[in-house]
Amino acid sequence: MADITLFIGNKNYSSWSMRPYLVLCKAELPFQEQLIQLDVPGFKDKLLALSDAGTVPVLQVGDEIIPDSLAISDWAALCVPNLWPKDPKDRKLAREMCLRMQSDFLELRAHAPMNLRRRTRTKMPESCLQDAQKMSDMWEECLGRHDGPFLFDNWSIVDAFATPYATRFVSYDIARPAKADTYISELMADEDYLSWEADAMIEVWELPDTDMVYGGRG
Ligand SMILES: N[C@@H](CCC(=O)N[C@@H](CS)C(=O)NCC(=O)O)C(=O)O
Repeated sequence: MADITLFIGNKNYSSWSMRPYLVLCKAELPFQEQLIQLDVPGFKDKLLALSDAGTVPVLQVGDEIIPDSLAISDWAALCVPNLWPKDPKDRKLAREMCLRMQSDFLELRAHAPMNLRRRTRTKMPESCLQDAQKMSDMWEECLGRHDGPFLFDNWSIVDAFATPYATRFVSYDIARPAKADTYISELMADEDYLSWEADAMIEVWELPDTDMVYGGRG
């Protein structure tokens, strides 16, 4: 197979980058990662030189360039079986959930940006809490129909999409019901997640605007 490189943003902050990283790890596809520091002078030019999307993540496979976290995940699922749930109905639902997690939950994303080093207990705005509740309801409904520990029993791409959200519940101390809480703990104990998190913890770059959301370093 051609060389595979995953271009990612800062590990502490780039929720989009984390998802395909987890998918490629689970696929056991050998890949290199290349980090492009976000929000520093010239970063956008670097992203646009990689792809017209002007965003990370981007996957390079030989000469092929694949932007977008879901497209990269779909590419991995074509190479390696079982990254999506086996049952066709579950697979459809899992994909819909990924799309929702990509484009919906705007209040949660705006008010509780992924920030793995962050721990705060500042009260979050109601709109953010409502979105968080929508997210935990979606997870609980799915977990209630399966045996766990993941949304569709075994780990699948939809769990990679949920992981950055799981970290937000912990970073911003957002309340969640019991099943969702257990699920969050499961995602955050995953060895590939922990490896990403360990790198994020020692990253030296800081994005002060993001770190200051809701009361600074709480
Ligand atoms: N739909 C894209 C969105 C990617 C995205 O927004 N990435 C952020 C990184 S966290 C980015 O590159 N932001 C830089 C910018 O928009 O200038 C995906 O799923 O990969």
